Amino acid sequence: MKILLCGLEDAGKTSILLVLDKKFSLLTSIAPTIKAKRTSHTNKLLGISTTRWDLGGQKRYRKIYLDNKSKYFTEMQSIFYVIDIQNQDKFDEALIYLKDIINIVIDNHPDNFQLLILFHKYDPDIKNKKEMKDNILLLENKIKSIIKNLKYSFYRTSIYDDSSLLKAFSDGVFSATEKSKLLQSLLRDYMSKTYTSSTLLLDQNCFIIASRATNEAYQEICEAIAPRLTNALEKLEEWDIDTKDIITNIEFPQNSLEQSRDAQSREGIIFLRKLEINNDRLYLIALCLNKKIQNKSYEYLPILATNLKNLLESFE
Ligand SMILES: Nc1nc2c(ncn2[C@@H]2O[C@H](COP(=O)(O)OP(=O)(O)OP(=O)(O)O)[C@@H](O)[C@H]2O)c(=O)[nH]1
Ligand SMILES: [Mg+2]
Repeated sequence: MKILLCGLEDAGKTSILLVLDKKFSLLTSIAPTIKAKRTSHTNKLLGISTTRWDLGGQKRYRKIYLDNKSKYFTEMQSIFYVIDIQNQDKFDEALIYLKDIINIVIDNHPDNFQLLILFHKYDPDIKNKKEMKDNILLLENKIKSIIKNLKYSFYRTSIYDDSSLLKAFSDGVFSATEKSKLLQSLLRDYMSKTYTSSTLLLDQNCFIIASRATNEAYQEICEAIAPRLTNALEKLEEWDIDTKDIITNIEFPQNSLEQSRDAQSREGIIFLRKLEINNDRLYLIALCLNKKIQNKSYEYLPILATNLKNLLESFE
């Protein structure tokens, strides 16, 4: 599976890949990418190997890609287009390059092709600034007018928020695969038996390999906290403490979510459970809007684990 990372120079493409690969120590010595740099990434659990083309964004290189479209812009499953949201001076140039890419891709792309637009450097300490929000709104509107009928989605990402990158990468690489869809059907089955409102399945590196939710907000909540919960569990393991689960009691503010209007469903739990299947680790994260359901969610875990095991074995 081929995926492309495009965007102007200094947008943060190479940094994103380093964070996804957990090569944090290399972040400080990062240099501009010369032409295209290919690296591969294998998701052992799904048995999917991805070749990532990191297309250095300097002007002279951009011209090479656009002039050799049959080499660069063919057979890619998705394009991650990275825009530095902190660099307003470059927005126009970024939009021109995006438009050039759209014009190439529109005529020739695989069926499931996705364009993922990353408003990047949306760092935690500045993300609530009005200026940031205004910039994003402006860009979203401009992009919508040039996107034609490509399947696209917007993301707000930062290397200082790994969950934002894991989410975008999981969506762009795994979620459209047949294997992920099969896993999703197991989650759907689990949810209907246990009345959970959102479930995510993560691999050991916190990539989301399947997810289902009754409401988008519940899914976003689970996605945002997933790496923190697994991180807490892994920290405990450093002391040889075998942690089975992490459970948190939650209470939604009144009327904050559509489905939590009635007082009864305002309280709930979110839990993380680790599952060991064929020496591979997986994490299940679930949000239940009724504390009493917790037992039921746990009761069905062994059944889910067996189903997952059978399905994962069938992938091999
Ligand atoms: N504040 C902030 N800085 C970032 C973020 N991501 C990357 N950077 C910084 O942006 C600069 C450029 O990052 P690169 O990853 O080299 O950018 P690139 O898009 O690969 O650039 P080219 O290879 O020239 O196309 C570096 O100084 C990074 O530390 C982020 O999320 N927030
Ligand atoms: Mg680079």
